[in-house]
Amino acid sequence: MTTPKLFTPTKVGDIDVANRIVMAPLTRNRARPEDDTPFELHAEYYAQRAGAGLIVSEGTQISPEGKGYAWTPGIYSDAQVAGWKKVTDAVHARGGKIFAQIWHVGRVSHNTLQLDGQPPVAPSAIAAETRTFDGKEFLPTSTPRALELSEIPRIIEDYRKAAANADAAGFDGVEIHAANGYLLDQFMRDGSNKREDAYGGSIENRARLVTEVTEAVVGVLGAGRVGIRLSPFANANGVSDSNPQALFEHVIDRLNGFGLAYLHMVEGQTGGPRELPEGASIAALRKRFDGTYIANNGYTREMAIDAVETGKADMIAFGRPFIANPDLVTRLEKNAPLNEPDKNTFYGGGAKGYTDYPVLDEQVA
Ligand code: 8OZ
Repeated sequence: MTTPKLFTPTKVGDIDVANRIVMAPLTRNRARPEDDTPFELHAEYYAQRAGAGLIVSEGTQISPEGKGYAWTPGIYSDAQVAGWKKVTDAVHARGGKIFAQIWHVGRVSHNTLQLDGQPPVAPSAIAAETRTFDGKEFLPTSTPRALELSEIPRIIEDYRKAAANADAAGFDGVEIHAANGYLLDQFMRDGSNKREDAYGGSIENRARLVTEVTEAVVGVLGAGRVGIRLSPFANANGVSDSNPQALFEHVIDRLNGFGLAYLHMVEGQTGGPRELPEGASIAALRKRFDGTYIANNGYTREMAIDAVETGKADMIAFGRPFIANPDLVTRLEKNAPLNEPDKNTFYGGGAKGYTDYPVLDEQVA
């Protein structure tokens, strides 16, 4: 029997990877509370998962303003860069590859998580219909203030610095988080973007920020070290659009101009059903993108093998299975049983439910 393509090496952008399995970005809320810095515990967690062809880090905020939840790590301070260096060194020591997912939450935040209790920022002053966690309780997200046109260059500069910091921290590349109802997704969609300037209105204008951010990040790292994540048909964190198919066709056309390492797509509702709205086509978007396509959302072993074998996807990203199975690639290769993740330890806490899931050998022994 020949090895399924899923388990064979390939190249994604400039990066050689050992297989076509990606560890999806997973928010775990375990950064040091005083300065949002990752540390040895994170190095151990990611190193345990270095069997993935490519790891995409949890979302890491590009600025204090880009933070939306308690205990998520940042990538704007020297201490955070030093913390991430421990992570990338540990992953590389195990032969793995790791991209930093760079993140600005936009309106998905709360005043108490912002500097001086300021409101979060967004394309328009419309609250997200969602909740966040401030370290004590779940709260409805705050009503944001609309970014001034004059502030947009500063936001782009924060992304650029985050990319430079990711490079300094030893990451193999970055993934721009443009999915799941966060800042870049808020700008793209007409439910959250009611601006009347060059960043709102037409699809072209709504796609402007993500395009300019991509340009800035590519300017730092080169396109072969930059990927992007989109969730075109998800309503995560309360986003909506009147015509997501047309919107994301345009976004993909713009992205094609850069020659990015990959497009990482959440197919369907993030962490939920894979069903698409009437008239929506993931296949059409995938076909439109000229480059490596990473598919995500609820893939089983069989679906993943089939998608890569038939060319529906180049690589498959697994999220929750990686929480509970540090050696997920080995388990999938052997068709071995998987550990079930414990939801109670997804967000916050320490080693429990983070670095203490057993690998297959330990379980057999
Ligand atoms: C779960 C909890 C908090 C944040 C995303 C960064 O959905 C997240 C996230 C997921 O992309």
